[in-house]
Order: sequence, then structure tokens, then C-alpha cells
Amino acid sequence: MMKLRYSITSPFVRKVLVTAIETGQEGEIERVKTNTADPELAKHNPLNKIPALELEDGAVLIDSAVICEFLDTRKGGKLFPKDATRWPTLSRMALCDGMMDAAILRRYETLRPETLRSIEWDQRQKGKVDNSLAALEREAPSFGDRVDIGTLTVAIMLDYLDFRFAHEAWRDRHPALAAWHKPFSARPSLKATLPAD
Ligand SMILES: N[C@@H](CCC(=O)N[C@@H](CS)C(=O)NCC(=O)O)C(=O)O
Repeated sequence: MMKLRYSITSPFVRKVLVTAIETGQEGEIERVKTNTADPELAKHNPLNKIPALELEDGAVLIDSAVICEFLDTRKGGKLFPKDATRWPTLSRMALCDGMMDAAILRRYETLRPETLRSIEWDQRQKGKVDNSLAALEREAPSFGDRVDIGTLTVAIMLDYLDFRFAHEAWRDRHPALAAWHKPFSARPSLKATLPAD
């Protein structure tokens, strides 16, 4: 069995779980619940971040993009296209990864003592998410029923906004994205991995 250092609230871990389900490898991955504050995690990932995937030979892969492409490649490459759509797909994933990085930084800021929090920092990260949502809103009509690592990461990122920033109501200003997200989020891989506290 491979071992995945994971937490159910992490959208980056969720990318890996969704990829595992979409490619039929869920049963080959043992989940090891991990607190990123645990110094032991550094043995697997010196960045102390999850996901980290330990392979059967003990080697460890880090970063969701690397782990997802590894899993997908093992099963013949379904989610990472090899044709001309590869680069826009990877770029879409990278945009959503960046949005999740910004949203997570905002979330971490809320966990600091109130006197140490910076409104400027929060607004700077929020601006990245807002600008990227506007860009995705323009692209959403072209998504169709494409299922690849790009569109899956869009859904995972939107679900993370629902999970941590529901009060900011992204659907209100992004009707095309909302119309695409509704049926897409019924995919079993997404339903089975929704974040929860
Ligand atoms: N680029 C990384 C980001 C992973 C990441 O930021 N994970 C968060 C949890 S969602 C984490 O481990 N944070 C702990 C920390 O930053 O110390 C990936 O795609 O896997």
C-alpha cells in the first residue's frame, strides 16, 4: 500500500483523493491522518506540508500536482492530457492551486491572535482570489463536460471557498461558474471527499 499523509480539510489533499478515485486507485492508498504542526511530518516532507505520498519502496512524493500526475500516469494518463489541451489544463490547475494558496493564507491569518492580524495582507490575498474568479467566470462557458485535472481543481477550489468563505458568496458574482459547478460537483469523486471540520 502507498501511504498518504492527509487531512480531510485540505483542498490539496482532496485533489489527490479525487485523482485516486477517478483513476480507480483509492484501495491502494492508506490514509495517515496528519497534523501539519507535527515535526515528524518533516521526515516525509521538509516543508511540513500535506499531501505527501509515500510509495511502496519508501520514496516520498510531495506537492499535489506531482502526486496527481504520478497517480494518473500509473493508470495510463486520463486526467493529465498529452495533446494540445495539456498546457491550458495545467495552467488552469496552477491558477486554482494559487487561489487555494491565497485562501489558505487568509484562513491561517484568522487563526492568529487578533492584534497580529493584517487587514492589508488579507485584502491582498482576497484580491488574488477575486481576480482569478473573474478570469474563470469568463472561461466557464468553455468548460463543457470536460473532466481533467484542470476542471477538477476548479471544483475543489470553489468547494474550499464554500467551506471557509461561504459568507463571501462567490456564486452571486459568477453565474456561469455557478451553473457549471452545480452538475459537475455531483461527480462521485467530489461528493465522497467534501471537506468537513
Ligand atoms: N503546493 C502544495 C501546497 C500544499 C499545502 O499548502 N498544504 C497545506 C494544507 S492545505 C499545508 O500543509 N499547510 C501547512 C503549512 O503551510 O505549514 C501542494 O500542491 O500540495
